[in-house]
Amino acid sequence: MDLDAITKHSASHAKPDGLILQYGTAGFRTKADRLDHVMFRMGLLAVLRSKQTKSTIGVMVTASHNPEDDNGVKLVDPLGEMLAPSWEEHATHLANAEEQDLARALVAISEEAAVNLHQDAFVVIGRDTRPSSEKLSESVIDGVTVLGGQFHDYGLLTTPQLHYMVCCRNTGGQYGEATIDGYYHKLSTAFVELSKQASCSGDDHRTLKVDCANGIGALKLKEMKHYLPQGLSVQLFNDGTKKLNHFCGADFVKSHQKPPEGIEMKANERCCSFDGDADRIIYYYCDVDGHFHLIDGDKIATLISSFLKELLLEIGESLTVGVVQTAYANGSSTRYLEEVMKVPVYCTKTGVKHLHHKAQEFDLGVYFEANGHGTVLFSKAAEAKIRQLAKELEDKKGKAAKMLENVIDLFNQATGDAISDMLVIEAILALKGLTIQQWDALYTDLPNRQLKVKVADRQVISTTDAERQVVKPPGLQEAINDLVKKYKLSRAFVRPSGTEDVVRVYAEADSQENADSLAYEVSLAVF
Ligand code: NG1
Ligand code: ZN
Repeated sequence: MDLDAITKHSASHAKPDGLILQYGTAGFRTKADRLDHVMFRMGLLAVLRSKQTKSTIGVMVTASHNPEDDNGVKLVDPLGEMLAPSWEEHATHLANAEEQDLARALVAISEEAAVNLHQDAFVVIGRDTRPSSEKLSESVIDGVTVLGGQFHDYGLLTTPQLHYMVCCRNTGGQYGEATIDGYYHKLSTAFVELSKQASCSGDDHRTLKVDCANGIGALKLKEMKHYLPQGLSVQLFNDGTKKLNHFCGADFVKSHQKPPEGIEMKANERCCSFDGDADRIIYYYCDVDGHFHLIDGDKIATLISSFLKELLLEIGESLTVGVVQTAYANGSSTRYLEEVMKVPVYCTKTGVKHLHHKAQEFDLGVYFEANGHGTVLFSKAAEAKIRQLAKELEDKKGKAAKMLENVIDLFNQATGDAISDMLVIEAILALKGLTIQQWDALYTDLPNRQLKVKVADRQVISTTDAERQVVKPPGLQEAINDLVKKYKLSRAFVRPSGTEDVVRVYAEADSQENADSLAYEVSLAVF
């Protein structure tokens, strides 16, 4: 390591004095103008991680659903998964080292993680459409090159596309070709093959309106449209001409429980929203009375897992299907999955890495956060079995096995992916001849409310039991329990956010009014 060169370059990416940032659930996130030093340093860290794992590492510049003036950065590990927890700590140390301590911090990390500095390093970089993203990604590249790393800059990509590229590059092309064309080709081929099995075609429920949050999803979906069959007509709204995530996008729709601005919705039309980096998707429609119906990640998980179970039943294979949720999953969804569908359901802490990890325990692991971030993981053994059955079986069984094989290829198994999930959902609806209203009618969500509470220090709250119970400060859980007892079908919990400086409050109850007032009362107890 040429420590002098690093110190010299770092001076042009100087850290603002006293600024302390944390590598949170989705990497670093804050106002874009405070992030230049973090980008340079994450370029350095990506090189060390690449040397240590002898693999290509990804760096994504995005702040997802957060406002346009924000930005962020996260590292992607070799198989396309989130950065390992011990390296999140290294990231935090490196980002917070004062200028004069930077070289020492780098040496300390390479020693602690036993990095072979003579090993080659390769880093791939992607960025979203924020005005600040291009310059910030150049700072990442500066960090990579000063440590002698090689790189490929993919430029504009959705977050899940970058995860896909990393996975392809580290699996010798087995997962797919590590190009944007390779991504579109893999997904569209699987979608076309799967859709061929649908008996109904050409009717009105093959039109889908997509709110792209004025983000990267618009750009990439426009490119992908050329690869899609004519049977599916995708109409884009909020296509990037207005402000990113402003009154639109999956996060807006889910948290406000109302349609985004900038989309023309007619009664009963099927619509969906992506978030700012296209790793989340939410469906919805308005009925003839003008009532808004939200179909969130929980209902997406239900549709997908019931489809997977039906295929497995048809094939006659007893592979295990598990569903992973967080505490934010609507109580009705958990009940429906467990009691009606008889699928085992597990609850993990918030943050995709926790869900992803748990989902790896099953042959087919379905995971979704209520906010629409999720995918399905197939174990290596299950995948091999399904591919073999698709070759061997005939008639109805063979058809089901082939469909399942296409489903494997259509999911982005590296991470939740709005484009890939959208195609899976569209294929399932067409195959089953389901309207969005019939899908919605699987179960009725319990009315719920989420609130944010600003406190002096959100870390004074600590939780256990997958964030459903407070351990500290003393007395808070008892207070929540007493409030919950006042309402029917009620549940509530609080937890410090991993991405914003707030405490989040969630409540559900038998009516919207009761859910609102329970959430409000719990938020008062937090102060
Ligand atoms: P935090 O801020 O820790 O609640 C939010 C979302 C997560 C996840 C991350 C990363 C909620 C309640 N929380 O985390 O599900 O998506 O952002 O983007 O939606
Ligand atoms: Zn996102």
